[in-house]
Amino acid sequence: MNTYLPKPEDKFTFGLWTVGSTGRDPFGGPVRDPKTPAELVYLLGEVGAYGVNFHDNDLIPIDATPAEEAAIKRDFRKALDETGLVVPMATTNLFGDPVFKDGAFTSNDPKVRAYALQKTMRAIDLGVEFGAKIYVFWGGREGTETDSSKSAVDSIKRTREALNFLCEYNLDKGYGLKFALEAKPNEPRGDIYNSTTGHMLGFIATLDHPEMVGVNPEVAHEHMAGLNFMHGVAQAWEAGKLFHIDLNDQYPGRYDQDLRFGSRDLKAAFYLVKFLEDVGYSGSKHYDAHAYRTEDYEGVKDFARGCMRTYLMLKEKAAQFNADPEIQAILAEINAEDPALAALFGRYSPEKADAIKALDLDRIAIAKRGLKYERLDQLTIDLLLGMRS
Ligand code: GCO
Ligand code: MN
Ligand code: MN
Repeated sequence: MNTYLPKPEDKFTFGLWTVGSTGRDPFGGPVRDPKTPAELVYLLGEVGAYGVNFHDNDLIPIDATPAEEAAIKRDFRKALDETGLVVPMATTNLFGDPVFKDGAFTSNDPKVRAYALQKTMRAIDLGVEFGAKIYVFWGGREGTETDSSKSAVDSIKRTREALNFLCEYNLDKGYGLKFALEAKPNEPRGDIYNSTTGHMLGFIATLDHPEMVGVNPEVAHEHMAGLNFMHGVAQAWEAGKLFHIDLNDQYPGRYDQDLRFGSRDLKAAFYLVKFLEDVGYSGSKHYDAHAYRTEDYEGVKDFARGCMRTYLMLKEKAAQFNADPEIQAILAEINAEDPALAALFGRYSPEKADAIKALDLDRIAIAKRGLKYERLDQLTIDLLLGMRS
């Protein structure tokens, strides 16, 4: 019997900031006592996660002394060794400190831009020290409340300049990191530049080392914008740019909720899992979410286990979908090719153009055909609700 328990090959990861969230929100203080990075590693080991990711300051507080830093690193390393957890990804906190109140790489103040580069290079060194292979960039403060304040074009140029610089740093040091850019439309800024995965993909093509840079799409961020997350992920995948993924859930049109994966839009989560499994995505599946503010640390474990369990149950549903004779028969029918037309598609030639222009295509007859998508969708619902075994 499938127990839906995580295995290392599932590559389920959590950020220190996710299970470590103390439940602070804009209206209230913490509801859980903070845990140290090492304690969080043991918690993640207990629930069966594969890896743990961090921002520089999740691990080392921004004002830590060298002695404190050394002690934290020692305890963290010991916890990793004892649990077998790995650190596949690291990132920089370029949003928490007041210095970043008007952005980091896009700040109008050159001192802030220099500090952002300095902090990122140090954070890259820290991530590499713990084995990170993917380095995420999320520009939470790279935006505006008033567009009187900054040039949107200069902001793009400044972001490009910073990333080009850091790609060279990565090369210079021989780190071999892959950079993954994470888009979000708003929150904490009123509006954030490069607001969707699609914007990011367009931007990456303008960099000096586009091959080094991909994306880290997040469910909640595209749902906040009312978009179909799986479509964005598919575009990134098809472009060879799906380097990492942030899984959670989110109701559109609300504050940034970071809900347990699959807890809001089960159907969207199903299509996402099915996509990732069908194409054979082999990167980390990172849960960038946190437990409800109602929970104690037992509830945090319930949250973390739930994220992974839902993924594994949906993975099984995806396999069932692919093996279901009735579903597959409809798919075969609606995807049937016409051998006579196949020769006319693809690369342009003047002969093909003439042949296509001369085709006798009866648009009224073609449009009369029903496509059975209602039946197909209901079969999908039946399958998800466990009515097709
Ligand atoms: C958010 C973001 C962040 C980033 C993290 C790693 O909405 O706050 O999703 O959690 O993923 O900073 O880059
Ligand atoms: Mn987020
Ligand atoms: Mn995220």
